[in-house]
Amino acid sequence: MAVKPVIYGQSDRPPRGDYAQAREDYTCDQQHSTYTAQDHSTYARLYARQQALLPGLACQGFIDSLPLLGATDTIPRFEDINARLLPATGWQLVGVPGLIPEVPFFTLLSERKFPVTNWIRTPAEFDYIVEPDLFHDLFGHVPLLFDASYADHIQAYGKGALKAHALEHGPAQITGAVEMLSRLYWYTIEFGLLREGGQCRAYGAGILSSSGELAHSIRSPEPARLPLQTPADLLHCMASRYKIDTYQNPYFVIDSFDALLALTAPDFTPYYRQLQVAAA
Ligand code: HBI
Ligand code: FE
Repeated sequence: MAVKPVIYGQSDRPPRGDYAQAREDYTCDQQHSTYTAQDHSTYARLYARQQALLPGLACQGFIDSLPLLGATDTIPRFEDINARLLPATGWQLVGVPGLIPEVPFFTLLSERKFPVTNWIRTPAEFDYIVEPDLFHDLFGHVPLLFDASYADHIQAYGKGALKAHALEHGPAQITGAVEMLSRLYWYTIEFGLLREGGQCRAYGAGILSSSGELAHSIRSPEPARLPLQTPADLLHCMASRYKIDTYQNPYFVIDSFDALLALTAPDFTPYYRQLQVAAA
């Protein structure tokens, strides 16, 4: 059964993926045999360039787990990664045709299934692509799914987001709850920094999969690097709009994945109400 494609933000062109092959839950097969020699070469070149940039910029957990992706000169098979990931943290990768709607996305996360786009960018997009592709999803997100605490955090986010969606669309009608949580996702899972041995290191997938933003996020004097430690910091983070097509400013810095998990464990309903009032 075919599902409808999804477009976030404004775009002149239709979404790339083949949504006709997706199941009701928006997952689809990786279809590894359909990758061309050029696709494999694009992956290998992106991997090599990005790996070389990691020392001193990426957090240690990411560097340690990256080899668990397996093949570096061809696109790995999701099933081969799953054979290692499932026993490690109970997560598994599932293929998706690209961006999927929020509820199916959050549902997969809440089930410890991480959606990975099954197509890779063209050589013309080697340096920059707005929407997530296989390289972003796999290289950026998957290594840290081998970290138990990070893995738990992503599932908790999925569950919390389903709850936010219900609060927004149910009788409580708390407007903007999903948007507030999306901002938290953006400033942590996508563009988060982690303090390690007194130094800032990247753990956000959008940074780790970007050749330019990796050094920028750590070394540039330009962006603010704000703490994300207290409930007040959390509120500030969820009140901060973000841009999807430039380097981030500010970045938010956590002390550990355990600290992030603890900070985000309480019921968010009072936070949503407070921010809703502030925005009104
Ligand atoms: N779908 N495939 C995919 N990948 C994402 O990162 C993603 C998505 N759908 C929704 C979504 N992200 C956003 O709502 C985030 O703010 C959570
Ligand atoms: Fe991402």
